[in-house]
Amino acid sequence: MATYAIGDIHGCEKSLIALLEKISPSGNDELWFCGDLVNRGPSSANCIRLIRSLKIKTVCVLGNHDFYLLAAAAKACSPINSPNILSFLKESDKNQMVDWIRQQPLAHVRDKTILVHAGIFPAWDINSITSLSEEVSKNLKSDSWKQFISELWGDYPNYWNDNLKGSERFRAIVNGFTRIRFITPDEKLNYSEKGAPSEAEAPLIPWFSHKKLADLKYRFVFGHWSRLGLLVRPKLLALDTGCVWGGYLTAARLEDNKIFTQQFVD
Ligand SMILES: [Mn+2]
Repeated sequence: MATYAIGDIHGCEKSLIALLEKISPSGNDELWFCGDLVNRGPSSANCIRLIRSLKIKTVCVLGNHDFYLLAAAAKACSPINSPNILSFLKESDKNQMVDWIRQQPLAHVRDKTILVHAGIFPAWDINSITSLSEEVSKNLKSDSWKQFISELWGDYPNYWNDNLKGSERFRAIVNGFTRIRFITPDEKLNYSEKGAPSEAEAPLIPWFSHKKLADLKYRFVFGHWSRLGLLVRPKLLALDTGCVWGGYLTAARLEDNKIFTQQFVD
């Protein structure tokens, strides 16, 4: 059995099909998706349909654009500047797709590997990663998910504190899992800097370079950061290689770090 982790797809359905042909997964293999399945690229709906139709086990964690789609579907925000989301919302099977998306977790842990979309606040340990993902998921899966997601929108709090409550707590959880790149040494998330780590000005550091994460017992697999690009380290695997920006889509076989790539296909 092999597990293939795949970076941000952003509606690039044809690129995903071509990548899957290269991987050629078989019966017991698993496909792990880093989230941001939707928005920006050619067809969000076709991506969701394709992944749902796969005959092998798939794991998807939610990304910030997946949350954006859910918020648009709940009429909690206007996707007026996102033609891809607008066309998704006109699809006749959009409700089934939305229901499937909101069943997906924010973090997936298997053995010593953690799959998230963007990263974590360094204050989180393995127990909090699992339980905080579950806190949000439970609400997303509930019948009152539309109300829940309407309260999730916002950049703040951009830090973690165990005492946060209610919508502030949920916003911090979602911001940590789905939007983090650079943080300050006191673990505050910075939203404006999206470049490569070498371009960032002090005191900003990548979340995974924080001293609390210096001795990682777990391996993080994540996407979200196209300017970081492919990063393969013993405890870090970053897979967003900017397919939708004219880059390529990347998969990594977790057992041996074999890399598969596919150029954007229009
Ligand atoms: Mn993202």
